[in-house]
Amino acid sequence: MIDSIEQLVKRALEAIDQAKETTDLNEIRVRFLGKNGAYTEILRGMKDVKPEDKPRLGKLINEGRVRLETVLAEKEAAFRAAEMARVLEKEAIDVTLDKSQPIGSLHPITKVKNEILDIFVGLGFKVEEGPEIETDYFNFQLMNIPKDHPARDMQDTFYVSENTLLRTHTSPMQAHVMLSQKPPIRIVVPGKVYRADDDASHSPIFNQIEGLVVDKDVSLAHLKGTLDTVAKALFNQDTKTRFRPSYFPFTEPSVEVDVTCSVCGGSGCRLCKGTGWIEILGAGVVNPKVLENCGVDPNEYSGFAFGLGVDRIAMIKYGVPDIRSFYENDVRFLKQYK
Ligand code: FA5
Repeated sequence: MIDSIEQLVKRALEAIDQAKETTDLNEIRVRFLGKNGAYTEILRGMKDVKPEDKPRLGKLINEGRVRLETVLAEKEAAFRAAEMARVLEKEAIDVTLDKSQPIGSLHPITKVKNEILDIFVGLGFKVEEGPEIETDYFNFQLMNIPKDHPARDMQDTFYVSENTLLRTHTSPMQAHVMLSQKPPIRIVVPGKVYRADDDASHSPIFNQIEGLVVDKDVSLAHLKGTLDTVAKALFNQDTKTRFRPSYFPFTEPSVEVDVTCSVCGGSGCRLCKGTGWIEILGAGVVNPKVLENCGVDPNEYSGFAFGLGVDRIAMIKYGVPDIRSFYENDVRFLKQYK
């Protein structure tokens, strides 16, 4: 019996040695160690062994089994490692290859938009987004611009149907947010807006960032401090802001905000049309009527809001004299802002 155990272990080790892949090892495992395998057969023969020989033979059988299982596991691990090495080599990526493929980059407007949002997020504002197709109710009426109000002429509108339109500004998002969130509110809303406008500084599609803060005791001074801080962070620390009285039905008082021209530093050039200042946004203290329309108690809360033209800021930052260059998708133009 001792001989047949040793023979069996020897045969199994030879088979393992000659195995070429994992399936061969599986087959060997079944053939020798499986339920009807040769090794199991030997175990069954133990019942005929004399009791005094049993401990010695049992030990021998056990050692043989452990040895076979160890060698099988080692060989299996070796096959797995070889397979992994083969896959890694086959799928290796040569990062130096394909230099001829053009590499894309963010559009200059997207870059400027992200930069502005980063500054506001740093000041504790939350970013919200909303629909580009709006109802007349949200775009105008909740913003205190009823039908036939002359202020509608300020924003030439693309209508989809009688009561549906392409939003002319991001301000309707003020209403969406106030109707769904309780103060304190501190949000910025980037997005595309549409107007029937078309010249060097007016595009029919352009980008705005709306800002809204609603809390107790919010005043024009908070608006001024916030926008001054943002302008300095966006352009440079020498940038000055100028607040001019203006009119928007949804703010009272209303202002338009100019920054010193970053090209000439305020001395006057082609971009700022010799004035030294460039208008970047409209703003004001939220009209109590708008707060009321949107379910916020104007006796308890006040707020400020602003709507900033991202394209105009991109024009100033990059010294681009015609807004339409951003929308012509001329790669030679876009490449400059990689
Ligand atoms: C508005 O759109 C107001 N909703 C802004 C606002 C929000 C005021 C909240 C008060 C409170 P206005 O029409 O001025 O305002 O547009 C705001 C900015 O968008 C302008 O300062 C300008 O930078 C930019 N802008 C306006 N029209 C165009 C256009 N056609 N092309 C490119 N930029 C434009």
